[in-house]
Amino acid sequence: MTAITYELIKKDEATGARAGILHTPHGSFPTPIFMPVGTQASVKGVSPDELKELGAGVILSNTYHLFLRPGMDLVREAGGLHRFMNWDGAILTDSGGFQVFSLGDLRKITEDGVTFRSHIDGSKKFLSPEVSMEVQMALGSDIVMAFDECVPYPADYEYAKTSTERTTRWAKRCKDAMTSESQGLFGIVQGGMYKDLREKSVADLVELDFPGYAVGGLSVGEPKELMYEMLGLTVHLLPEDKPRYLMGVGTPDYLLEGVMYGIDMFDCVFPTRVARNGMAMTHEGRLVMKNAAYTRDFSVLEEGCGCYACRNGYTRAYIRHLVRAEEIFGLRLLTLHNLYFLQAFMREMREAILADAFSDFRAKFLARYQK
Ligand code: PRF
Ligand code: ZN
Repeated sequence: MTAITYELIKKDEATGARAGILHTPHGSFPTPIFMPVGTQASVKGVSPDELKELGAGVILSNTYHLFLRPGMDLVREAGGLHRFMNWDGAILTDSGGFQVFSLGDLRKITEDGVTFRSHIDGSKKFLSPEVSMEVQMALGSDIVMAFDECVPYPADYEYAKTSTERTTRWAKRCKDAMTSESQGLFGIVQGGMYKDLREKSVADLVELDFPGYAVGGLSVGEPKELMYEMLGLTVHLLPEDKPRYLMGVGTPDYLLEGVMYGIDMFDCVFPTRVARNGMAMTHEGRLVMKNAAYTRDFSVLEEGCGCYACRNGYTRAYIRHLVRAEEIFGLRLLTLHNLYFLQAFMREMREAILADAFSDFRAKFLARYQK
């Protein structure tokens, strides 16, 4: 038995969209699912009770950040990440690969791993497949991600090939280093924007047999059409009986397309980040709360929304005032609303899949949604 199993409930034959259930040591969750991001062991501004209440079952946290601060020994001493942050739902931790590679010139890659300077105090640090697994075991996350390099965009063929082959070798090393039976390790597909490299990456990872697979290296600045092309050809090769996770994607239009291609899991800082920039997500698109149009708008953020803010009648006019006055509560209300919105949106998609109405749902959503 592996710690993580996926139950396929229904596949929409017309599109490939799937409804399923993801079983983890910290609960079972309906998929497709969106995971709020709690980079530093906290989803910014939101308590675990509030996360539960708005429907989140699994959250994402980051090896890179927790490794640098407060460090794995402290989290281990606290009894693991669940206890440390008082969250009893599931946790997925990203491996640190993506964050380290975002550091640009501050890092050096070798076959062994990556040497980099901490963004906090400038001290020299080292991450590798083995170190990443050690940290993620100390954290005790339910889903552990393999240590990969996200091929940047654009990248020439030779770079993408060398990097992707190394990521595959690293995946094998992660598998060997992961000795916890209560955690499930996911492989991450790379390959840049090259069809043959993506195909090879999938084939090699599937050979290693992970309990789940992530599609990495997408939504890194490439044109939308190219992303969908790469996503389509990658997902198509992944085993049907394992969960698929599209990393770092979370705007409603991308979630809709990701689900259509057969993705089950997503994460993104988008809903929480735009909330802190004073924006509300709705089925019509984003509302910029500072706009004068909302000065005397005494309606809620979105009619029919069940979030804390809308359910309790907080008005656009009030939230606009809070945002302009830089009151923390305004950003909190927007964060709670946006996270609820995405949980509800995933639920709507799942229900449409179960009712054989996904294509119809998609057409209706796109007709209404303004980017
Ligand atoms: N690899 C890892 N984390 C990620 C990505 C990746 O490729 C992406 C790319 N969109 C987001 N987060 N490990
Ligand atoms: Zn709301």
